[in-house]
Amino acid sequence: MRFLSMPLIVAALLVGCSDDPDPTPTPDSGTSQPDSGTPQPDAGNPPEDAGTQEPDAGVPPEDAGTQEPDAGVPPEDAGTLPSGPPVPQGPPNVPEFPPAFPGQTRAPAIQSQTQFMVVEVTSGIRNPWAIAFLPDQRMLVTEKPTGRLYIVTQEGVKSPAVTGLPAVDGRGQGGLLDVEVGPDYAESRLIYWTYAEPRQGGNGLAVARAKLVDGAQPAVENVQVIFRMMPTLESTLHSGGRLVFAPDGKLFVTLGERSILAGRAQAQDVKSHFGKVVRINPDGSVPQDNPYVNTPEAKPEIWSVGHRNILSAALDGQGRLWIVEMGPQGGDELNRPEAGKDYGWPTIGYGEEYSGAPIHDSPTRAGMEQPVYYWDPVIAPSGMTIYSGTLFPEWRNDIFVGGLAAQALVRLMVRNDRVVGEEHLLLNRKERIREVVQGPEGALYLLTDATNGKVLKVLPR
Ligand SMILES: [Ca+2]
Repeated sequence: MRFLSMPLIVAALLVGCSDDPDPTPTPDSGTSQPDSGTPQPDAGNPPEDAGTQEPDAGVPPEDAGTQEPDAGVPPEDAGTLPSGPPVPQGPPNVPEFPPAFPGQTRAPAIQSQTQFMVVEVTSGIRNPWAIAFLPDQRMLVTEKPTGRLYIVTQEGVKSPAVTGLPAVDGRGQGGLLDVEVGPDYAESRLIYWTYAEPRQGGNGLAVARAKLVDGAQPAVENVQVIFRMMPTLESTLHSGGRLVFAPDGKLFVTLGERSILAGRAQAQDVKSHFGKVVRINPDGSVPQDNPYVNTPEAKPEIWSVGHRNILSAALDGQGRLWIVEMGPQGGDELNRPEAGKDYGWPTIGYGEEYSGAPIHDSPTRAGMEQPVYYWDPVIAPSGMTIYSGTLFPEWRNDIFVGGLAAQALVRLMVRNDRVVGEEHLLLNRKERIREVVQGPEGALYLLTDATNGKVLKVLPR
């Protein structure tokens, strides 16, 4: 059943979308129903399932050494990489697809030794989506469905909504999404944000920047739209929308493929922005070293292709971009997008439709990149940071990802660009984690995805 011809794949895609023009196929619906249909990560998982995806068989000899610790591993870790069963979770949705290399999924479960506490900074923000820090440690916080932007102090005092932002299409997964403080903010006062822009004939993700005018009634001035995802399409799903400034000042923008078939089919098409990571200058112009600037008809902003919906993105200690893609059922992916490479969606992947229908005839293909790691069942990832602070020495260089369906802060230990351990933190809170950001002092700041959304701070105890 898994090995379909291409016409059958297209037929399956059509069937999957024909009955509902506006499906919500991922657990990342904009509605906040923390308890409905969300898999309990530790429920119903018989112990005998714990090792079912241990990828011992058929490992190519050239992969045999991939989990050796590199030179940067602290001495206490050398030779003692995690081993044992993975994080408790349900059985895989697509057991027919084995991982391409050892450790590509279900890495050994790890447990933080550091004691920490969670402080509630504030609440009452409706489905907040992103945090960015001003130089004085106040936070810009976006409110997704309403399009409002707030400034929140460390004491939890929320400003009136910042005035002057353009209207958003707040339906579904649209609205006001990410926000970043410009690298030159001290001089320019420029902030950058992403939003679902209402347009003639539909909507599309846009990136705007403006000067922030601080004060009792904050405002933005001189709003400039510096990027518009094209084409315009009527969909309330899969906009992507994370912003990451690279160390060289270039701006990465992560984009989704709109979920509906008309959009999904464009994820590997360089004439469309759908399902891409793009890279622009802060004024929206195109860097001339982008990979498709000389390809006829290609969108010159494109950095990498073949993505589904990217709601998690962050830089590592070397300044390299990492992302986590919201996958189909059983197919969330960690990738490290490089210029001009194809990450496979919708041709290859490890998941299936939420209806259970197959999507791919294989999880691998020559010329398409394998994910560094994948989750089956999914965590529904949103928000990401790679820890570089001093408050949690144990967590340095670990990847943190918010889990919506997982209702967890997901921690990945990485060695040699491979995941060697996984931990799900904050499970007792049973909250959908939308955003994770490292604060200036090295604490982790989180947003919960709920009608009464919270700003949380994770500190050593
Ligand atoms: Ca992929």
